[in-house]
Amino acid sequence: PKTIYLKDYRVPDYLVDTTDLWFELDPKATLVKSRLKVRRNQAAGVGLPPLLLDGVELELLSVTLDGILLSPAGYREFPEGLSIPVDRAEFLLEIQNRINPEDNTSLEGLYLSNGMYCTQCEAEGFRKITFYPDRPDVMSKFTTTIVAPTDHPVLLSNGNEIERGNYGADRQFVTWEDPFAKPAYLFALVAGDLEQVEDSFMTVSGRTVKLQIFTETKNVGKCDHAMRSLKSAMRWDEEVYGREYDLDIFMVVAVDHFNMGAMENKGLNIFNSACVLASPETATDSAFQRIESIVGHEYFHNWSGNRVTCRDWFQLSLKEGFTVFRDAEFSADLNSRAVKRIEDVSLLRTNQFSEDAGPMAHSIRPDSYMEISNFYTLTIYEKGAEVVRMIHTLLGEKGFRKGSDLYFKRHDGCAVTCEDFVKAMEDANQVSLTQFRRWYSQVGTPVLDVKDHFDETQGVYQLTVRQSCPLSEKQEENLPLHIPFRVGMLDSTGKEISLNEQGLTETILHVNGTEQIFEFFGLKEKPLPSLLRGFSAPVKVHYSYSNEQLLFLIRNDTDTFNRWEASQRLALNSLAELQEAYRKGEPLQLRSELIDAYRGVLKDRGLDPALSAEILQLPSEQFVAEESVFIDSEATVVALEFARKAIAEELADEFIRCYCELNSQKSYSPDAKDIAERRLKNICLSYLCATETQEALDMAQNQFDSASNMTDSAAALTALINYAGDSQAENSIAQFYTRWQEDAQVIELWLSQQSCSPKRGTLKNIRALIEHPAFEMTNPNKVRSVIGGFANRNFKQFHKNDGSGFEFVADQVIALDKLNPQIAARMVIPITRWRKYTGAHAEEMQMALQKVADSHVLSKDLFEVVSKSLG
Ligand code: BAL
Ligand code: ZN
Repeated sequence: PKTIYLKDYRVPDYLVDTTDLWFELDPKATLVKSRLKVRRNQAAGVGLPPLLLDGVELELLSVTLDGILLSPAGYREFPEGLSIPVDRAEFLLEIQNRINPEDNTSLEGLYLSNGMYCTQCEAEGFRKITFYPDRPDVMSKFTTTIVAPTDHPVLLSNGNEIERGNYGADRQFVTWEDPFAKPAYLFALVAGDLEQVEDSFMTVSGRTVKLQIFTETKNVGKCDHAMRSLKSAMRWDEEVYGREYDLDIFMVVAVDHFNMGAMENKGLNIFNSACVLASPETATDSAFQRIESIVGHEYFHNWSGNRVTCRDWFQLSLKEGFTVFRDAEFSADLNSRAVKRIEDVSLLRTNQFSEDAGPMAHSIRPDSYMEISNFYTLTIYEKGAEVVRMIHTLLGEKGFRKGSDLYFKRHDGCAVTCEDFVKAMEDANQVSLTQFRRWYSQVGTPVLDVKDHFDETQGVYQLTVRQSCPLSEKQEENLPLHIPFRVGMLDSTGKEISLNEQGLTETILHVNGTEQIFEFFGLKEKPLPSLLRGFSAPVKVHYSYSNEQLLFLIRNDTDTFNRWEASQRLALNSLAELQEAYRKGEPLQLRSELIDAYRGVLKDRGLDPALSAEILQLPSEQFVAEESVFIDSEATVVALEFARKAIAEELADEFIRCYCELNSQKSYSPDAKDIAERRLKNICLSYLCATETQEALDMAQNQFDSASNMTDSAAALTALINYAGDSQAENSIAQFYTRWQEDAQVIELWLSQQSCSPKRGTLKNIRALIEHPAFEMTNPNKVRSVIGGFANRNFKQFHKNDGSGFEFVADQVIALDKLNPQIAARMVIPITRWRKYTGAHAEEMQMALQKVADSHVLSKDLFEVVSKSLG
């Protein structure tokens, strides 16, 4: 496969003013007719080069230019497109082709999901529908007619419906017109036998927008939360960004087979069912929150992505980073801000930092790719959002809004670059972000080494900050970044210290050199610094806190994020000691500070239960691994299991008391307070079960038998799966399946609970899950639940020293690549991290990867990941 470079970007040779599409749907032979008004792009230069159209796996039927049917000699078809010599600057091009939606298991282009036709065109799926300049800087006004048999009564596309009627005896048609020019990646089509839930929204200027969620009949009762979330998002975008919705209708469709979480097609968002359908009986609190944030995310794309789109795919973070930042703020405003931040940072540090340290490392605006689908990454999305957040921090709320207003005004209807975004922020605020721009092009996780010194006689406290960034193999140098470093300080009584004459207790230090000294005057004693408050930049901070200091911060820091951060650091220190003792064959003993910290949290009735729940959770194996220079998987597992059990046994009384206090019978509500209380309660249950006492397992069984919502039911089941004896665990697993087997979302959860379990998720059981009737290799959610759950979240079984876990995943990836290359390329990632392991373990991983490489002619997606990882 060819590598595509940002430096090779050229404006398109031809533009398409209007695109009229005609679909005659058929599972095996859908007819697609397109009529394109094409025009030479004057900005591209002089002359009339051939018109190049992208097209993949299409059966070409005819090409007509200005009404003249071209003979095959009048164009050239090649494996991924069509080249048509032209002799005029403007013309009407008509193409007919056939496609096979039923056999399309890649889930890109037009495909079938449970008999429903649907599309996924981002990034380059439109070329699997018809021949077209499939690039985001070609924006066109689309009209779409769908002809389908009457057993597919709902026929949807982008924009507004303008006509419908019968088509022959047993078919009907609907025509849609989208008044906004858009790139092909935002095109969508849906046809099926669907029900709808309808509501409306009055926009700030008084227009009524019809809101519709389409789903299979059995799921109609699971749409309320998504609808509520949509209306909240529409209001929030008006209030916070001044963005009003622009069409008269906004549609959402739930689809079971979907590669992504959801897709922001203009006026017709298509959602993975798991990211839209929820009811208290069937969805956990996390699912409720995920739905709210994804519904918000897709809605926000209408401005940050659709009205203003990307010039090319190297600019993907322009829309994704910005939109993730927008959805994170939306969720923070609606729920607990501190918990949202903790969750996001946790994800970033565990998974994006390891992406930065792995073979696919890239900047948020990459320079090259082979397959763009591989770049829908945590770096583009989450680190991209952190970069936007830093701009927000630097400019402040008002300055950022001025910048975003200018960005939308200046670029509405255009396909632009990350540079355009930064420029708008600069121009609106008359500031320079010249150095800041390096965040867009530099790869890797920056490190801040912080040292301090207190001059008692002068009362001067100095913080020396050194920044560095490990280089990846491809990089030659990393220049210093502009890092907003938010800090505060505590005195020995735990009070905040004023950092200036105005009494400000927090400041942002502008770290922009390799080494800088920041001084604070008039201090009576050496303060305890609270560094990188709120995680003000996506960096690692090294400062040697003692365990006593960390305990002090957990108890006293006013920055909620840093209280949690101190608990994580304390836990990591304790786990490192346990690992060391295990390696030396010494007896294991958990540090008293960690127990003391947790005891304090459990006893502090005034503490927000949401924060208590976060602090009480030990870092995951994956995060412990990410924090290690070289990973010792066995010691990691042993240390965590030992710590969990020791905490559970030491604090059993406190956990029981807290559990009983929170185990109320009130009716379910997904509001932040109730979610926090359920979370804390279920963490207590999980610790209690780690003691494996009958009393604790009875509590879990009771909760499992009587739960009125999925959060409690699933938490109890997880506890039983992980800690009960075989027969009790098996009974619960079977009972749960019998009850929920008809509900796809619950069964996905059920599959992942087993595959992620260190106890039950053994390779033997995972193989059995893959043979289970509930599993489908062609359904990405099921694949993510079982194979993804095992490889990404079942550290103990996946990393078994005999290498069997790696080989198993390699075999699944090989099979998947023939069905769905995008998903195959995702599933292989855990074995590509072999360089962080040592000795035989690393070799086993490398061998599994080599097995994939040698298995067949890999898809472009998988080839890119595997070759970069082995290279
Ligand atoms: N644009 C792909 C799905 C999403 O990020 O919203
Ligand atoms: Zn997005």
